[in-house]
Amino acid sequence: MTFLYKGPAQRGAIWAEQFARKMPQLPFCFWPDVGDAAQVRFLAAWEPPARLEETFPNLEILFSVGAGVDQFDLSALPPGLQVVRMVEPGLTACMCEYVSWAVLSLHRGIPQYREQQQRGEWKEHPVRPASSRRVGVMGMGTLGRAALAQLRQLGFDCAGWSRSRRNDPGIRTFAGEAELGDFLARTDILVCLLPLTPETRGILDRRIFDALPPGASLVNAARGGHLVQPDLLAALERGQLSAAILDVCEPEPLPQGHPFWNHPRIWLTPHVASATQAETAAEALLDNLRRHDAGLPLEGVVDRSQGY
Ligand code: NDP
Ligand code: OXD
Repeated sequence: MTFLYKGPAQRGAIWAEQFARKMPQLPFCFWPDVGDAAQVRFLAAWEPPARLEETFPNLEILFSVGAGVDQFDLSALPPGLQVVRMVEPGLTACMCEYVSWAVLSLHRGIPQYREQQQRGEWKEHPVRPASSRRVGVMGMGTLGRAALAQLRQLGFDCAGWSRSRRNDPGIRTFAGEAELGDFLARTDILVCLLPLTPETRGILDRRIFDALPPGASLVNAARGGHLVQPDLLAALERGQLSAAILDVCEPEPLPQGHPFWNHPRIWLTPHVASATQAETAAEALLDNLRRHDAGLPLEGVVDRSQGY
């Protein structure tokens, strides 16, 4: 039985060392040195090798090395293969930092102050407490809920929206299409932390922007495919949105000359809101393998029919 890793060598070296120390009975292989392919039961990858079923007939679990699984063609994977996304505290903590930074920047009007600075303009706007700012997070999964908990600590008036109803202390929760309008109507800063699925592709569009209070702002730390780019530009132009902070785009990177690059009210970061942290992720993988051994449910199992 072996564990096969396909990904950056630096992270692989840390994982190999931790596996050798903590689970020495499970050999750790680096793609493409797979040894006996029939022994491969576990694969960790961002992009799995082609023809998985033929190549690894005894593969049981595909671990995504990231939180998202939209990079996999779930319909093309062997039917019985369990797919598990990355749930690990290092990745969650970094996402909370990014969302807090972005929301605080928008709350304090920093994009506007940057623009003023470029014009040589010294002009104050009213300073408001966080408690008077309504933040809404789309997606109340591992990352959305952790981000909401931190935003609440910062004093924001927080709400979350998800497919099924969630109950988190101190957070107003909204569920499904039926409650989306009410959620948006009370949201000054909208944060997207949804998975990218056929249902959520293009969700950040004119309809959503128009349902927000005028002058609202956007943080997209999920996937570029959630955003309808021309609708964002039009909403900024009309003043319906005042600013956007985007960590993700489609394609990545954006082509030179794309209007987002130099837009004064769009801040871009190159898909760095968070990243799997090798040490804590190794612990999470080992925990899941122990659970698997013990016949317990794994953390982060993907419902392949829902796409996340
Ligand atoms: P989870 O699977 O834990 O959570 C997903 C949440 O989205 C759930 O609350 C789910 O609802 C909700 N959801 C899914 N589909 C819908 C829908 N159609 N309508 C309403 N709500 C929906 O994901 P994570 O929190 O772990 O990660 C979220 C995403 O963040 C990842 O998929 C990835 O794309 C992105 N990401 C981005 C990173 C970056 O650096 N920019 C880094 C890591 C992740 P319910 O609770 O009802 O199931
Ligand atoms: C992820 C990412 O999904 O880094 O983990 O985007």
